[in-house]
This record gives sequence, C-alpha cells and structure tokens, in this order.
Amino acid sequence: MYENFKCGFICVAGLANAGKSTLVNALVGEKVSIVSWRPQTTRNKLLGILNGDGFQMILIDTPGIHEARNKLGQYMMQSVKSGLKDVDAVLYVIDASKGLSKEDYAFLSEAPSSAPVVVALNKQDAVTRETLFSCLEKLNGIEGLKAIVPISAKKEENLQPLMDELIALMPCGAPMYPADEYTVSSLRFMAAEIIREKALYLLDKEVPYGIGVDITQFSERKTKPICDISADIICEKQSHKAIVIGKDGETIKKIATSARKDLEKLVGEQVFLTLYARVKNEWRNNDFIMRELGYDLKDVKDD
Ligand SMILES: Nc1nc2c(ncn2[C@@H]2O[C@H](COP(=O)(O)OP(=O)(O)OP(=O)(O)O)[C@@H](O)[C@H]2O)c(=O)[nH]1
Ligand SMILES: [Mg+2]
Repeated sequence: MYENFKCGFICVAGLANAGKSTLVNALVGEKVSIVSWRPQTTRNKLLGILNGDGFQMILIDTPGIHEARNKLGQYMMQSVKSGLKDVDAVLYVIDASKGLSKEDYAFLSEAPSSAPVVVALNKQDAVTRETLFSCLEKLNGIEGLKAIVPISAKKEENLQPLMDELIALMPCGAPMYPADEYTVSSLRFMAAEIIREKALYLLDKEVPYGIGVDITQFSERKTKPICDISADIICEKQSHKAIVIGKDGETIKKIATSARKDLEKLVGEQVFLTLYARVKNEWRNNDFIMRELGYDLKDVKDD
C-alpha cells in the first residue's frame, strides 16, 4: 500500500531569528511553533508534520544556534544537537537580510549532521536582488550543499521548490504519524507557548527573555464547552514581576486577552484564562524549576 510513499525527518536549524518557526508553520499550514522578532523564541525541539500527496514530511523545529549563557541556553543547544541526529536532511535557514555570518559558515562547513544539507535563504522579500545574489554567490562557494533555495517563509514564496528538494532526500516508507496529526505537542504545552508568545510581544527590554510559563490548570468542563486555563508567568526578578503585571494590571490583562483568542482557536471552545505573575529567582539556572517548566536536560541528552 505504501510502496511509493515517502516519509522522512527533516531538522530545521539556523541562527536565532532566521525564520525557522515561521517556515515550519508555513510548510505545515498550522501553528506548530510560536514566532516573534526576538531572538531565542523557540526553546524546545518541536515536531511539525506535513501530510502531502504521497509523502509525510516530519519537520523538527529547533532553537536558534547561539552561545549558551545559562542552563536554559545549554538545554536549547542540546535540543539542536539532538534534533540533528538521525534525520534524513537538514534544512538550514539563513536570514538574507543579515547576510552570511561566521556562525553560518561554521555550521555549513563543519556539517555537524551526517545528513545532507539544503539551505533556505529566507526573507527574500526584505532584501534587494543584489543582496540576495551576493548571499547566493557566497553560499555557492561552500562545498557539499545539496541545494540553495531563496524563499520568503512569511510571504510563502518559493516553498514548493524547497519542498521538492527535501522530498527528494526522503526515503520510501510508511507514514510514522496518523494523517490528521500536525504535531505531537500536547495542548497544555501549546497553551503555555501561546501565552509566552503574547508576553514576548507585549513585554519590553530584557524582561521577556527571562520568563517561563507554567500551566497550573487545564480542564474542560463536563457540562459546557468551556475550558478553564490558569497559568503562572514565571519571572526572574521582583522588578520584572511588576513589569509583567503593569500599571493597574494592564500588561498582564493585555497578555491574557490576546492569548485567550489563540487559545480558543487551539481548543475549539470558549476559554476562561487566569494569569498570575510569580518570581522564581534565577530559574534559568535552576534544574528543578526548569524541569517543572518542561526543560529537562535529560530529555535531550546524548546517547
Ligand atoms: N520579512 C520577513 N520576515 C520574516 C520571514 N520569515 C520570518 N520572518 C520574521 O522573522 C522573525 C523571526 O521569526 P521566527 O520564525 O520566530 O524565527 P526563528 O528562526 O524561529 O527564531 P528562534 O526561535 O528565536 O531561533 C519574526 O519577526 C518573523 O515574522 C520572511 O520570510 N520575511
Ligand atoms: Mg523559532
């Protein structure tokens, strides 16, 4: 039945802010991963499943490559490393508007995965032809790349040729996931991410980088199509907590209002959302709290 069917794992890697999550969402056609203009938005390895005609492409979104400055950063970089293992191809995303950095060169020339590498030169909508050609020229000088495809993930431009390159690298085999699944993340995890995304947009300066979201209640009522969700926005400092709450609670209310709309889409029911801000000092270096928030180094350790 699956004689000519193709199924493969593709690891989507690249520097922070390159547009990896935007691309995964565009390819899958659903919101698998949250997006923001801030670097280091994605913190976990996430699966996005694209069910196409005759193929199932399993995309692994990963955190942006950066130098870890705390245990959360180490967890994120370990997630990238583990995402690169045992895949059929690596889709390396570059932000054309920033040009090729030495970190991009290092990744592409050191080839940290044994899988073939396809480069998506992203944000073509935001650069001149000259800039795009200059990036393409530099990339052409790097040996061993399977393909280089200029795209715009945001505007969904040139995604078909990119998909064709990736499908060509996928082996024949039966699908790994049911055809109606687009991710394996739990609703609880996705709810926490949606709240974090809104906080990333609404908070300023260094505050958003130090927040985590802990879902403390997620229950669907038996008698009515209503879902009650409560969550703590964890901050690193008392001063950050005051910023998260805002004057007369305005900021946390704004986060809740915009999160509620997306949460209702996610669960398909009316959502009653309650948010609290709590301080957990230096949580990004605390194994115990990190584990509580779902960032457990053991989950992404090398084996
Ligand atoms: N102009 C333009 N902007 C884009 C494009 N793709 C992504 N962006 C923007 O780039 C920013 C970063 O996008 P993300 O998808 O969160 O980037 P990421 O690589 O997942 O970032 P991290 O998770 O932090 O590593 C967001 O503001 C996106 O809207 C594109 O094709 N064109
Ligand atoms: Mg991301």
